[in-house]
Amino acid sequence: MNEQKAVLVAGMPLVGVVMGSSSDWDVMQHAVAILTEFGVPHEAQVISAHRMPDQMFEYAATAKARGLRAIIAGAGGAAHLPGMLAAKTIVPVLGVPVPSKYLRGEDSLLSIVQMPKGIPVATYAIGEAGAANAALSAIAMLAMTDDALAAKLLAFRDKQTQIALDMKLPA
Ligand code: RP5
Repeated sequence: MNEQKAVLVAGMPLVGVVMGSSSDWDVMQHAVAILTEFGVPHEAQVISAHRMPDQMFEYAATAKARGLRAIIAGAGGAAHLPGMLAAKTIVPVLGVPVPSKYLRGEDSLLSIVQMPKGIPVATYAIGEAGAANAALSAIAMLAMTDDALAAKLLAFRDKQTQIALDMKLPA
């Protein structure tokens, strides 16, 4: 617990956000925005499974030792990035299907969600909602051992409840 707090104070990344291309940023920025809002130390970068496989392996192989507690990985099309990262680390991988040009992200979704038994990738909704929710899941995981973060997450939920309670339909 003390060690974890020291890491938080030091600002070393607890969550890694990676994506297959800078073109995924429009979607993946929503994960980064949530992590920033909650004050969770994180890092974000492009790691392409098929264009930079050596760097991808290195990222996954060193993730745990670097202190990462979750990796949010977004990719589009034949979206093998989350699965390949998961193959090389036991740090939980949260996969975000990025909308693709021709199949609107259904290809990305199926590529990420249909992991063979034994190597899990937690898979989220296609696009912005998936990116934001992956970040919220990472925060929920960290909040299990961080009371201050848990309080922030509960306040975030309360705010959404209030917004729904305040909703009015047209007369
Ligand atoms: C995937 O190919 C990326 O995740 C991206 O969604 C898709 C297209 O990449 P770019 O051609 O835009 O670089 O690797």
